[in-house]
Amino acid sequence: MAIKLYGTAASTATLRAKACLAEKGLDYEFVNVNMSNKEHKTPEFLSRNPFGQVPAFEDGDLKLFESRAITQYLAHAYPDNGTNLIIHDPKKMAIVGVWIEVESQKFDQFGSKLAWELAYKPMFGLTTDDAAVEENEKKLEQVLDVYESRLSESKYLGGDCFTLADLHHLPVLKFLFGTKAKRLFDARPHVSAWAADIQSRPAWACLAEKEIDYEFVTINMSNKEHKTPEFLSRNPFGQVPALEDGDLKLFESRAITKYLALTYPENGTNLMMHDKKTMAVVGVWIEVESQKFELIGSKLAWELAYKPMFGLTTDDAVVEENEKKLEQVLDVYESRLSESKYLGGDVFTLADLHHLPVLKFLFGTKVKKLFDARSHVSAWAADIQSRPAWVKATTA
Ligand SMILES: N[C@@H](CCC(=O)N[C@@H](CS)C(=O)NCC(=O)O)C(=O)O
Repeated sequence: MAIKLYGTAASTATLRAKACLAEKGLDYEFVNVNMSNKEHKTPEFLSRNPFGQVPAFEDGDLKLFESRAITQYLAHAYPDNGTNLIIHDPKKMAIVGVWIEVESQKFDQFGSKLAWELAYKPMFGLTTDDAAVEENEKKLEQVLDVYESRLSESKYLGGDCFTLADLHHLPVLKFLFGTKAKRLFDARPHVSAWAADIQSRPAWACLAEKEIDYEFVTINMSNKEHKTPEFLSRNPFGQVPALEDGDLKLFESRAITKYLALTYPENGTNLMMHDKKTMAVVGVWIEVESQKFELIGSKLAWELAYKPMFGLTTDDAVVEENEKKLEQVLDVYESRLSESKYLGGDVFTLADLHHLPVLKFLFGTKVKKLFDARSHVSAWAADIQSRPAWVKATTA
């Protein structure tokens, strides 16, 4: 692959380059730089970025560093790919240039310091410096006052359309929005609408939920590759999926999702709850999916979706029996979802995520009517199936 990005998932500067690659819809290889091992200070990495900082970038024989120089290159070099992030009219582009500088010279100065104090330090077990927070919040407020006025005149910072000037803000916004600094944005209606708008762009929302890079290895089940000694050493039951993360080997999909959610808390969407009692409630609905919904839903998916695909005959008696059972489960869901937006509580968690694969198959069959007949279940199913990361995973 010609384009390579070197960095780490938790780095805002790396994320800036990733956001641009996602908007441009460009394929690239992500090379993880292990900063805890000081890999960014090795001679090999210093030859890519003499300041020993991530990200570094390669496109064929071109080597770059500085995230904003990388995004400018991508926007100019790939004008026909994905979103156009620059404006061809020189005067209009000069205005975009002003706001590109404002982000870099003003917003980032204070925003990054606040992200460090309020988001990164707690993650690394370090103590937040309250005086630094207070000082930088005041400075950020002054910047946001200027943004509020600018965004009351034009939808985006650079003008009428989304450009690099907006995109460059995304990584720091992402971290600040998980902290009390979010209130500074919420207090300014135009800034708040703009921040919501740019953070909900599909390319960004999708990137934010699948920030863990991985290699997908296809197992050819029609060749019985899942029953070979090699695969059985990964999963002794001879079933997909199996996961490897360094020297750790796992199987059972729900054990894999729990591991990913716990081990990569700062990547993408938080799929767990930190409070033990709230997480215990999520645990109830994780079990309900596994012990009730999946047992019945999978049988229906097999009879109504998989069997026709393989030219096998659907057993109508099994369908009828399992439809009745599923209705009982969905009645419980209807009541639960009339109290809380998601099964585990107010936010999307693993309890909801685990339903997605079976839902996907059932929604292509007559069983969809059982969901449609229950207003809260139907809204929940539509909501979770429209999450950008899921849409991308199932259409890629
Ligand atoms: N202006 C640079 C900033 C790069 C930067 O600060 N990278 C941080 C991670 S977000 C880093 O590598 N820090 C390690 C260090 O400075 O030793 C850019 O936008 O690329």
